[in-house]
Amino acid sequence: MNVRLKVRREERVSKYIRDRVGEGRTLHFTLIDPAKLSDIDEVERVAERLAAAGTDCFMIGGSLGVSERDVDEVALRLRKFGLPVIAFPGNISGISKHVDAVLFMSLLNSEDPYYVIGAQVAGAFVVAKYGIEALPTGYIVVGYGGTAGYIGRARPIPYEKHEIVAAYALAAYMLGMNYIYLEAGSGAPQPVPQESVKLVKSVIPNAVLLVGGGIRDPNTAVHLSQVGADVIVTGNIVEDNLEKAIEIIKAVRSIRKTFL
Ligand code: 1GP
Repeated sequence: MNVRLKVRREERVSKYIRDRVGEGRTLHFTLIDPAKLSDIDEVERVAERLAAAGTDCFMIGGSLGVSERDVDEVALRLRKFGLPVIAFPGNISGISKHVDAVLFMSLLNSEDPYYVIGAQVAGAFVVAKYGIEALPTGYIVVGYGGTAGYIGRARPIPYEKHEIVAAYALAAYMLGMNYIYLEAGSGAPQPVPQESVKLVKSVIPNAVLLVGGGIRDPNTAVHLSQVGADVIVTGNIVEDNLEKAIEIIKAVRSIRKTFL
């Protein structure tokens, strides 16, 4: 194989995230799913408002119908806002040379080895060839799971089984994954329970803990942050109710955690 490898693991984007978390801030990531966009020009108008409100990063991805060209197109539009653009791939087609980093994820509770390690093997050289920073991420699907859970053949962890969520997160961290993403599924009727977030944070306080799926209002985002979420991810709400998305961002931005 003739590839010039530039393996980048946890560099600039990681520093950007960790510096902010270290200041006691909770970050907000806006997820854009190219397959859900009706008009690419609309992305820029919406992104401008979200960036002005204070979202910290843009993530691009989805579980169904996302090609590399789609991610390229959206990434190129989002780059002008000066925020990190991160790929959130549902498959190897979700990688783009125009993103700053990729959540290099293993869907840990998938029953299909492809989503645990197969897609990562298939895509690793591509990420290295493009010189994209890889953020090693344990992706854990809880409860509803949505399209990500269905396509990824996850065996979602029941909402009330917080200790199973924590065991997955701890195992991932012990395997070297410094980012843990608790996913209820896009459009989930309820987000990941606060108890799960709290327990995960208590066992792996140094991991960056992302929480997403079904977060639709500022209170939910603030409560999840208060129990340990370092990053709140919202996707659907941007399309469903942009003003509400902006309220969530402002609420998340106003949080300062104190460390005793
Ligand atoms: C999905 O966690 C994200 O991967 C965001 O979910 O679309 O429900 O905000 P929502």
